[in-house]
Amino acid sequence: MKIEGFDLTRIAMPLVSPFRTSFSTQTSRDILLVRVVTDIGDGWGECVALGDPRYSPEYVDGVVDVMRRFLIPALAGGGLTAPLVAERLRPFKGHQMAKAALEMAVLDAELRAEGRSFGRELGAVSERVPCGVSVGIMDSVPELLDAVDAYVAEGYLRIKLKIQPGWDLEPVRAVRERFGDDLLLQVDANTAYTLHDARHLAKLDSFELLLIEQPLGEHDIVGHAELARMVTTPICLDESIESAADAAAAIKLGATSVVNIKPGRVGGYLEARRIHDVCAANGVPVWCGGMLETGLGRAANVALAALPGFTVPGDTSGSGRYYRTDITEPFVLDDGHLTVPTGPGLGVAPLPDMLAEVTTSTQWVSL
Ligand code: NPG
Repeated sequence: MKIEGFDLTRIAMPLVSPFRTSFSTQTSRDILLVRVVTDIGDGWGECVALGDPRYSPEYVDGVVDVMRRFLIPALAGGGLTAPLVAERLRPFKGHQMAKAALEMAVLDAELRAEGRSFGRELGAVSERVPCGVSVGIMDSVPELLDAVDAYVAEGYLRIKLKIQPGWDLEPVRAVRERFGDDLLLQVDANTAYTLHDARHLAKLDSFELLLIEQPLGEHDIVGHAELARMVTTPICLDESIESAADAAAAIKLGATSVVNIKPGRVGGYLEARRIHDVCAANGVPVWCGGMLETGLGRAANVALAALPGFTVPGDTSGSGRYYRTDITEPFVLDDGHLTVPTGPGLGVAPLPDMLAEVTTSTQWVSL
């Protein structure tokens, strides 16, 4: 294919309720969408970067800049295919989220033109995927219990609690006591602890958690390996894993025994599939993370989560968990599951009226 250009659209999506993590509180999501226009048709990509560089070094204004200056110009010329996108962008270090959004758009255009779905292309083996939900830090334990209660009533099959120093043992204990030992429960620290907290974190062991996600800093692979020897709760890496090579190294070092795969964090869905393959070859379960995506990113995530190695429910929640109105047809939970789209490409597209309502700016970058 040959690319004519990219439409970069910024949207502002208010959240149904504030989402607090150990690194920030989100009340609205500032999202960059990219639409690629090619000689074989259009495709959509969604960039998961946040408005500020608190989760990772990327942030939306920076993504727009690097795309315009370096990444988009590198995609000029004929004969482009989705797998070639990563190759052409490799000379530019980092910027996985920017690269992932461009590759997603090109892959969508390619698959739409060929009449194939993301699920089929990635290797999905199920028609629907079991869903978990990520529950933010709250002001009080009763407030948290009410929130978890509502999610369990909605049918979510696994609960993930955001934790940080001062909000860990007590909320976990309260949720276990209220909902019992059968509830699939895990926690996510988003790098909020250090190895000095190992003895404290070991106190989580008695709660039979599925895993503790990214307790230590993103570069502290050795620390995670050490921690894994000091606690019985399985360690799961998120921020630390930016490629299949990172996953292979972390597994070899004993730093992770479960992996959260977020396509945006690792440079795209094709690298995400490679991580799935590396983990499967090592007997390491994976699950699909989330970055408060709109229906576009959600569609692709649900397709990815249908691969055989995704053996634990992920953060693929229904659209309504975050947004009162999505920009696509909403993903609605059915008996704790979401259905993998089967239409060409992502199988969904923005509804023009909805998109117009939340758009804050657009710019055309031609090639
Ligand atoms: O369900 O989309 C979702 C959100 C899941 O907790 C979630 N995401 O650290 O994994 C995370 C967290 C996150 C959200 C990180 C937004 C960065 C941005």
